[in-house]
Amino acid sequence: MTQKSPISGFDYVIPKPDAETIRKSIVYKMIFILGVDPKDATEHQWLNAAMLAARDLIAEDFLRTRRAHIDNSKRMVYYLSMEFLLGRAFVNALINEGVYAEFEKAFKALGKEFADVCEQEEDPGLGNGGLGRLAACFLDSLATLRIPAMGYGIRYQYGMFKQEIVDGQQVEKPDLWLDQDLSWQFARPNKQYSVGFGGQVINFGDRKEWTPGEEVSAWAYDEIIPGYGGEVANPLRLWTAHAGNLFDLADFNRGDYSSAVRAQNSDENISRVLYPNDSTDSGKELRLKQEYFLVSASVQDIVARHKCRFSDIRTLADEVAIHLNDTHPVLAIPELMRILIDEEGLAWTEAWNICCKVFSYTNHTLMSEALETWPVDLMGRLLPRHLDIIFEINAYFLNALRAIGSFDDDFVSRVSIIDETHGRRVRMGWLAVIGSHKVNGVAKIHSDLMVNTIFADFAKVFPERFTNVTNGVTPRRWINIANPPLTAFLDKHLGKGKKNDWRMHLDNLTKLNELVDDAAVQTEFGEVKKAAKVRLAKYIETELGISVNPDALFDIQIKRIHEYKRQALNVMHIVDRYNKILENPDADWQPRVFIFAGKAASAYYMAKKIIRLINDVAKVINNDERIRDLIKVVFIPNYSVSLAQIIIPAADLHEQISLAGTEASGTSNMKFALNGAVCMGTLDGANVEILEKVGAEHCYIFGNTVEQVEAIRRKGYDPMSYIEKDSDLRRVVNQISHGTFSPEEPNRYGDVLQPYGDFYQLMADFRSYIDTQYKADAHYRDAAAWRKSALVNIANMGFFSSDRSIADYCRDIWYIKPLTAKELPSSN
Ligand code: 26V
Repeated sequence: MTQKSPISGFDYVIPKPDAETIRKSIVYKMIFILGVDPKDATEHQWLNAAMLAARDLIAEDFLRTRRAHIDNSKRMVYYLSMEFLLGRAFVNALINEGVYAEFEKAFKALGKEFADVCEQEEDPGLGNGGLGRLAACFLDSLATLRIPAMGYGIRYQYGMFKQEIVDGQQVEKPDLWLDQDLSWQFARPNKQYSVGFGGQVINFGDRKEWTPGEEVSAWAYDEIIPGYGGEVANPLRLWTAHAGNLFDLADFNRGDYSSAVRAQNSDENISRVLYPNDSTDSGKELRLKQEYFLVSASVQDIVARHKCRFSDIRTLADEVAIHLNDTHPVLAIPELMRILIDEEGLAWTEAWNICCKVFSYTNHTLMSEALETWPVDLMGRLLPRHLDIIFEINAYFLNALRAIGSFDDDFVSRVSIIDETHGRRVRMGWLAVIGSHKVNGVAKIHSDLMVNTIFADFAKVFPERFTNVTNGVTPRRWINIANPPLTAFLDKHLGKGKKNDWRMHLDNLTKLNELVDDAAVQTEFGEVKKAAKVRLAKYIETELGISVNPDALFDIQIKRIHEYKRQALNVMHIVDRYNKILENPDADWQPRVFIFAGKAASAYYMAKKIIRLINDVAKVINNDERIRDLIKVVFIPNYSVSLAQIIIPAADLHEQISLAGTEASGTSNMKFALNGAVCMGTLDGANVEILEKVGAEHCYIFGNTVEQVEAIRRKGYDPMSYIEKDSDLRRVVNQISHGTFSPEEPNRYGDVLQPYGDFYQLMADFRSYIDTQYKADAHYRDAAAWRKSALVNIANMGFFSSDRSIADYCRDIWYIKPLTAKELPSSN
């Protein structure tokens, strides 16, 4: 462990990171900060004390990083996102700071089980799924690569709901994560901004002034994001809503305490709860308020920071990049325009030129129901000045197009920010494209589809604006934390020196390609995989009372439950296999454990039904003695980042079976491959690039391509034609639809497979899926060949590090340079 020198020239006690000092520091925190007698302390209090001790070590990096940004006038990127699915912070911080072993020793000396203490940490679930987890991987990479960066989000009081399964069905319970852990964040009571809603816009000649009818106060909390290597730590600034006037004094003086409190509660509702990504939630007023709340507080803060450092607002675009994670924070564009024009007195053109240079936008989905639009009426009522500005942006844009002369009226109305065809609505995606200098998709195929479908018109107007940055995942969390045996294996075979540490240079995994045929290495990897499978089997046994055989093939699908992700197709394969085993019990069947996890949005009827179907099928098959454990089906409740860390390392096969053209990228596919699992997937999202890297022998691809899916749709898709010609398929559809798995209610799943609609073409891909599954079985039976494939997957995943994604963003979109060693002088 290296000792660091002091920051900012002040003299203070520098925390030493050796086990003995850490032990004393933990006890000190317990007594003097938490006020708890260590003799009586609960495991949770030990965690809090340890987190405070760890924070001491990182706080210096955090301040030193900020000082280096200021002293070196670094251009900064601000990442705005409604979601950050961080996962647990404690172990991550210890690993990134390089003090994990010392903390472990310190706890040993305290006579405490370190793992139990770590398990106490709540998972902050401030995100829904892929988009939020990507934001978290990006923060880790930004800090690791020493990029001058800061995240902005909302500190929801209730994050993603906790999922319980009762009688096979999902039940949502509130997630009270904030009630327990506060020790990881710095409250910033001096960072408060007022966020307005409603009211009027008054014209003063050329100038306009917005007087909001209601003001809510945004308070900042900084979560520290430590980079790997213990040098840089960046802030994630999370806002909470507080009543503008803590009490309405008029009500209070009238003795009406309860209406004063009620007003306070309604203001504070803004940061109360994370919205589940369900299309039924779109158009909700509170969601729009949340989006503006995030954007307004963040843009005010960005402008204030800029003015404090550079004094001239006109240089904003030289010093600042603001990234919009999907359309959710797109109101940042009119908000910055409002501040520049109404508050800073800039002319329209000057303000617009700054905006277009500052903003960039990532699209994360092509699904039409997920593309945000807001009713003009609602926007006008809540944000009258912003609506004015949006109209004006639109007018300038459409006039410029008309002036070019080559776009007809139909084209112009298609690219108008205001959709006049579904009631009047503001198209947030259009605003994002018009106000950003770069727009990217998240995998090659997705970026291509983006410019050929939803943004095809814009690609004609701004061809240079569209680009691709394929997603990535952080190897620190997804190998080092999630899979200690694989970590040891990689360190042994690849070395751990600073230059070739795979944690920082994931491309170095490619050296494993030289070892994939080595029988001893294969056997060793077999043990690594077995350890992860035993760990998961234990979890399943303890939590669900189901015993699974760690020598069976673990076939895993974990992700949000959605029709397009086709968990139902996976179930159809299970049912077909069940039928075939019963028909031919003496064949040489490969035992399989089918594992599912994932949440359904609470109002998504069909997704909830699919969860119930999985559990009903599990009940029948797991209890059918004739199956002799050749199939086990397990639905693990309450999927979360921490659960993913246990499940992913244990996979042999991972299911990435979305209908081609629907999954923008997927990121669990990368995490699985990185942990030595083989993909069973369609040519969709990042599967396409995974296939490119690992080769067709080591990746099972099935089903129709995007082009085929489109051709089928054009012709008029007829699911019945597939059902008629395939008796296995017919049998599966009949069984599910007519009650084989729900005898007490035969009709329960009458509507799940929709043999007359089948929008996601399950019937069309069924045969190819089943046949490919049996190829995977045969491959798995040859243990050496399978282990080789697993190793080839690991060896070729270097590209999918989020460090590479962030380097792409910095080079092509943000134009940001990292802090150099010279600029960060006092770390040694
Ligand atoms: C939509 C909505 C609409 C209603 C309110 C809440 C809400 C929250 C999120 C969303 C859109 C979710 C989009 C998303 O998560 N996309 C995923 O992004 C991943 C990272 O790029 C990518 O790997 C997945 O394929 C993609 O589905």
